[in-house]
Amino acid sequence: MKKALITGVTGQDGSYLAELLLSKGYEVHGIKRRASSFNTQRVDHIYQDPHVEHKHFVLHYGDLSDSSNLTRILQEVQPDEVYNLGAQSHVAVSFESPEYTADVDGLGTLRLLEAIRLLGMEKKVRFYQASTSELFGEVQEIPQKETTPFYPRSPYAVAKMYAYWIVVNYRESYGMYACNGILFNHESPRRGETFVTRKITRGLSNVAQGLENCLYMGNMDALRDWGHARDYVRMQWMMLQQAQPEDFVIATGVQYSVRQFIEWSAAELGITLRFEGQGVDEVGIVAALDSSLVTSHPALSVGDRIVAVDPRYFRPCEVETLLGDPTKAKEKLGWTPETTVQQMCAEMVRVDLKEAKRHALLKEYGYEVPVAIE
Ligand code: NDP
Ligand code: GDR
Repeated sequence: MKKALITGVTGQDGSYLAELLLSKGYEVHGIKRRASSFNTQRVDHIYQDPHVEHKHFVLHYGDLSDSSNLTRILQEVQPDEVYNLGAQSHVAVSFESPEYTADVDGLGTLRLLEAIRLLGMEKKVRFYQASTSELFGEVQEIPQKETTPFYPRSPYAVAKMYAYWIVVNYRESYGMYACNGILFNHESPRRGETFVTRKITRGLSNVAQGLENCLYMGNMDALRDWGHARDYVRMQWMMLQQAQPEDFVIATGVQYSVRQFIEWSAAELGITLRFEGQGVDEVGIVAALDSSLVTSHPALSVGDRIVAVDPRYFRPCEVETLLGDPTKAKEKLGWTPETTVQQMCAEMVRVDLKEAKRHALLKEYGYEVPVAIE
């Protein structure tokens, strides 16, 4: 039985990857951070009671800022494959916590690689690094592929650039099987609530149920190449099954704007939106309501303003456009994404609407449950 160790197992990708590896018969170990309350919601459905013998899914406390625990866990687990998905992964937050982001996303990767080397496991372990399309930042070529020069535009991207090159360096210096997956944006109903797609599907579902009045957005002109996280973790595993370690771009090859994602999400809720105004004055107005679709709209009328811009969400440096070229992944690994961005958007709205309806029902019966909004 193969053993895998996943950092960031409690995150979006970590949870899908853990499911995938368990379905392939792996023994899966994950590193979770110590928090003052439970933080394992995304993996609770695969959690196994620690008192049961012969568990296939085991969680260990640890942190990428602490070499001592990384070394201890690696020594204890003796994994065949290590997936480094742990990170402070929010680009906007990285401007507020640049040093922490550099420490965890940049040096954290070095700590893990160095622990593998010092334990003499560098010829045995296969290492996957969660690299990112943010490395391309101010794009130098359209679409972006493995050979496109990097131009990072945030402390997050700069930290990830260090991680990218240290992985290449350990591969070249010590003959480690280590690869970078340069993944473009990927989303799902498990996406963190403050990333743009989930903020939209959750926010508009709340608006449709009368739990929020308006969705406040940053730069709606930003263009992204969005895929489904389930498809992308499949590729993370595939990259470690090759004869030789290589880096791959993972993307769909299609790009849309944030505004388009808002329109699709609204349409899934039976709301036709009309955008008016420019820049910070741009608003999204309800142009029509179709109650035969997913839900009725007790809280909405035609003419309501339900989307507006709040400059608070603008970034000091923006990545305006990203579009990936996944040709290498398709040709060498036979990988193609199975879910389109529109299907993914529909799935996300379905899940968020269900939750919003639950909150609305509780409210109707006098149980007010606060809805967290960023
Ligand atoms: P998430 O933000 O959902 O998950 C990040 C994970 O890292 C969480 O489990 C988090 O723990 C953990 N983590 C945060 N800080 C630390 C730390 N100091 N030590 C150990 N673990 C830590 O990200 P995704 O699942 O979306 O992404 C996975 C990886 O892929 C990240 O490295 C991200 O930067 C990268 N990436 C993501 C893309 C995307 O579009 N999703 C695209 C390209 C790259 P906790 O749950 O406690 O917060
Ligand atoms: P990104 O994802 O920065 O690409 O990083 P995010 O969803 O945060 O932003 C995408 C684009 O949408 C614009 N935007 C907003 N973003 C957020 N979060 N909130 C808003 O209100 C908002 N309004 C507009 C942003 O400015 C941006 O242009 C993600 C993360 O998962 C990284 O870890 C990963 O490396 C990259 O994707 C690939």
